[in-house]
Amino acid sequence: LRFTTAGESHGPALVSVLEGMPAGVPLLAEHVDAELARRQQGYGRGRRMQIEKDHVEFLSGVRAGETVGSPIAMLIRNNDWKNWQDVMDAAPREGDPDPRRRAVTRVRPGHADLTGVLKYDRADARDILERASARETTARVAAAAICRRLLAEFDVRIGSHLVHLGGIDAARPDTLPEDLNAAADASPLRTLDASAEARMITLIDETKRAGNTLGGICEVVVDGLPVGLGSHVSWDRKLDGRLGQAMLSIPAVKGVEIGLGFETSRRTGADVHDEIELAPGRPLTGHTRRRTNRAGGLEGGMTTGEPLVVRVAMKPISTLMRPLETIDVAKSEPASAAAERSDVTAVPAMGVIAEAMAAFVLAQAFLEKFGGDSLGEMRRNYDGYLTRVGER
Ligand code: EPS
Repeated sequence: LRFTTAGESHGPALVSVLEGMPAGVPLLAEHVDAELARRQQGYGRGRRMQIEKDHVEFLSGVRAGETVGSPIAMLIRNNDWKNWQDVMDAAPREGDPDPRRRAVTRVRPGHADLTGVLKYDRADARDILERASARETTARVAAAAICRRLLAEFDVRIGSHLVHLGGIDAARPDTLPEDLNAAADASPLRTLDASAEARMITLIDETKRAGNTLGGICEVVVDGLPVGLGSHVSWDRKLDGRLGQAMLSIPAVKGVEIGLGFETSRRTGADVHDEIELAPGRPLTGHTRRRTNRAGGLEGGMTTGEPLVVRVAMKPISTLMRPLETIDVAKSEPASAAAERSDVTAVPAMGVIAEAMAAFVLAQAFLEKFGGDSLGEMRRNYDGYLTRVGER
């Protein structure tokens, strides 16, 4: 299973191609649109999210509400394109005295702007920032919505919630709600702690007035995974490593923790490892379970059958309305960084994107373990495996 995306933030559209999905997975555009809408939510977003209402058009790979096994190509149009056609036109603008309108030369600290123009030999950082923009994550969420549909056939549920924003922790309930996303999506910040949420909203308002931005942490939780996805045998098959790569590829993500994460290094072994006990009749793990889940559902690069828990940290957005000092690459002189409009924070959306990256990695691992060309073939492999595990 693999996917690729294309598209600039203010170009005509985003494109996503997902290849390797088995035939027979029930799939409607509404399934994808629901995830795209979740990604657009969150207090602290800027005006761009009022312009866009993301909607997928299937170009291939889906027929009569089912995948057919061929590559699934998807198109998501940018509504903002109509305001940027002259800037983003693919054709050269003959006779135009300003062929590259709205060139960005005051490169933003923390963004890809400066390194990108040096590396790609560009005079206009727009050639870099259009693709470095987190708008691209729309196309990831589209591909992953299909991965989620596949995983849902095996009762795998993926959710997330915001646990930290700009210095404010949200309390994490000992028992998470049965439907984590229903609870989190009801909150404008996707957090389960109403009192922390009120303080976070005040902080976002203050930060906006100051022309500044905020980062934070989301926790992704996946229930219903069978024991044994991933593998201990080779570095590149270890699921923790694959999840880490996927999460760190999200724009502005700077840290990933699995289970107790960094906290494990401060404790002794007795307070880190999860004791094992017999628990007859658990379909996903046979007759075993862990007394605790400090490992976050992964041991030796494989799922244990306990919930997968991954925390993902995002830095503050690098476009500041009160700009930082930088240089103008056209004039080679000091300048204030470019700023047109920006989100104050996009941490709630990042949680949805982290769910998406988890969905892709887990669907890939599912297909490696139970692979087949059709959902029926996969299900036979899955049922056969669970039967054997259940006998142990
Ligand atoms: C982004 C800047 C803003 C965000 C955008 C990511 O867009 P604009 O430059 O059009 O104001 O709204 O996020 C999205 C468009 C999105 O779909 O998430 C950036 O520079 O990364």
